[in-house]
Amino acid sequence: MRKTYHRPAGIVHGPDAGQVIKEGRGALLGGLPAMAYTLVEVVKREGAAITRRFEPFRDGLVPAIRWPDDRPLVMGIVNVTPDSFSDGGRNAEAARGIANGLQLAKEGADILDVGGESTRPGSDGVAEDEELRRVIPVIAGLAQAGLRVSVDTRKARVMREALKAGAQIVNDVAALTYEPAAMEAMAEAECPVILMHAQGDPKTMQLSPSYEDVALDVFDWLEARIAACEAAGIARHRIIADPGIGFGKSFRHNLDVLNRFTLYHGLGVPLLMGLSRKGFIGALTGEKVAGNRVHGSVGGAVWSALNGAHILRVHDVKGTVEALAVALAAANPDGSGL
Ligand code: 8Y4
Repeated sequence: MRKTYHRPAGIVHGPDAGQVIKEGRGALLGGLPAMAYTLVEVVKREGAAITRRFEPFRDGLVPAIRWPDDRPLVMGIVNVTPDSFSDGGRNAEAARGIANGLQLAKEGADILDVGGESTRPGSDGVAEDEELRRVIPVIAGLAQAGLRVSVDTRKARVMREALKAGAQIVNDVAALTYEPAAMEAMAEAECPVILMHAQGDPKTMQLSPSYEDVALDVFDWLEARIAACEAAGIARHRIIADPGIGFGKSFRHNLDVLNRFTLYHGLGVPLLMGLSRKGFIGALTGEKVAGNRVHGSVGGAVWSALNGAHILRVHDVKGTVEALAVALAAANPDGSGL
């Protein structure tokens, strides 16, 4: 089977973006203000044979999408997993999660991603009841404070209960494949859902990840998941896609996905990038302690933003927000939309 992909390239920012669009030489990238692409890499794949060439931008090659915000949103990570250093019980655990979320909101997080199941490489799942006991009080507390909350879960019942408790977005690292009920739960809901790519499950995914072409294979997989969701009754405008850095990907796979990130604009939905503190950041910087990978992570977030990511999932909200303030102001000095 022969398939053609169009990867936006030749990105220009700010006043340049307005100018190239006016001249008919470019189009808005991902509906973000003041970012335009002027080239497309046309990638043709037939079996194992792949050819690539650049062409000037043409209308209609890459779907246009609407993004209501004038910048990428920052999603702050709120982990509600047991802390081996403190054992003050359930209430203390919830209070810690809520305090953590409030602090991230103060630092400028637009969304708080609350998760109670570790999906790090090699980790075991957590029982549904335990996951609910962890996340629901934290979601309720943050939602009651007027904050926008996403729930990081693969399970249908956790999705439903989280939405009842005030969550407004579902973030699923299994892209609604963990159980059929997850797809049904989201078809009945009306909120946005983040579909993340993974190869294999968290327990075994890093053992021997393998792709023909990682960037294209991830594209095909996300495209198929978006189609499956639409067929199940989840409107396209509710879907956000994420290539899933670190989920069944080698160091080189992660770099290739980042390098070709603009390919995913071809999916026609907003894009999320999550690379905060992950192993490949440590591999690039030499920092072995995940909690000390802030500067490398911020660098990756800025790269993602300048390539049109719509949402950045990060631990270090303050650093990310400050770095974006500088990078986005340099890209677009008068802050104008187009
Ligand atoms: C150190 C720090 C080592 C963090 C590993 C990790 C994503 C996600 C995760 C992502 C979306 C993680 C829940 C893995 N990553 N959701 N969740 N996208 N949408 N690992 O990339 O942070 S958990």
